[in-house]
Amino acid sequence: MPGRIILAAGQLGPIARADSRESVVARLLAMLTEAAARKADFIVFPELALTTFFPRWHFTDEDELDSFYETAMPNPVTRPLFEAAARLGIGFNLGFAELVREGGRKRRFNTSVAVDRSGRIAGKYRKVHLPGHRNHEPWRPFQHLEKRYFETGDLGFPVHDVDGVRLGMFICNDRRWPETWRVMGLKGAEVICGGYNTPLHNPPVPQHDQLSSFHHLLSMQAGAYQNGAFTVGAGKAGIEEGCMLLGHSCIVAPTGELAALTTTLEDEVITAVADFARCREIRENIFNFAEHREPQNYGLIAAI
Ligand code: CDT
Repeated sequence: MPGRIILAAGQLGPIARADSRESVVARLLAMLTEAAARKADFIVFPELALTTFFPRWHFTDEDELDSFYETAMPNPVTRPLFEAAARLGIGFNLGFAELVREGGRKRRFNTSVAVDRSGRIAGKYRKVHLPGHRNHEPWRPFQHLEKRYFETGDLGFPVHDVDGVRLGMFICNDRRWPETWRVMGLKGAEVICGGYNTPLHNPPVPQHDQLSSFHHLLSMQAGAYQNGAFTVGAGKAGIEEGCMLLGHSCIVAPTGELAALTTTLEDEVITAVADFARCREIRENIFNFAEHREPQNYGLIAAI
């Protein structure tokens, strides 16, 4: 187990609906290469990183909807990323829309994989907390149809060994829920990471728009501190198809302190050292689960 590694976040600027996956993979490759040049060991990419954030539209044509999903990972378009990871010795987290055929039906998930420095998939996660709505709501300036286009993830919140690091993943809305972090914290995660697409405008509660960055950083910093883990969030940022998306991709230390923050709304790489002694510092002294948790009082949290 390494004592310290260098973590990176690779924020993406907007992806237009007409952009090809090949062009997006070229941008991801450029960031992976830059992170490796900065001696990073692992880079986190955004949620649904290969296409525009398609749940903002209501599709009636199933073939058109299907065109946003991957049926294999890696596949011919994404394989260069996996090969570059192996060549440069850097792992990555990649979010994508996953379509699987099971029992004669299509199943759709909002998925991410953790790839190790040999280019092998070491872990997979399917988004649990799906925000938005199920049916077309024409009053909105743009849709948020994740509940229509994805099933609730069926893998729980796994924590994987990725090159000797205990690593768990969240996807976007998951980061707002303390349960997400705590389950992975209880499994001993040292790094909890994921991507997001967060519109600055939330039509049902526009009074929260000005709080978008605050709520994001509050969640990322609380998740880190309360579980003694490094957290990394990588966003898709800037004006994408007329919709402004939050930047502020970040790396947070287990003390809750911001270790790195993007300052643009474009493709941008940030890095920070992750010294795992800082995880132990919190877990042995403040959130010592074995010593101080009182789960007999927490039953309601997991009750249905
Ligand atoms: N992609 C994603 O999960 N976005 C949500 C938007 C919430 S408003 C419907 C988020 O939590 O950032």
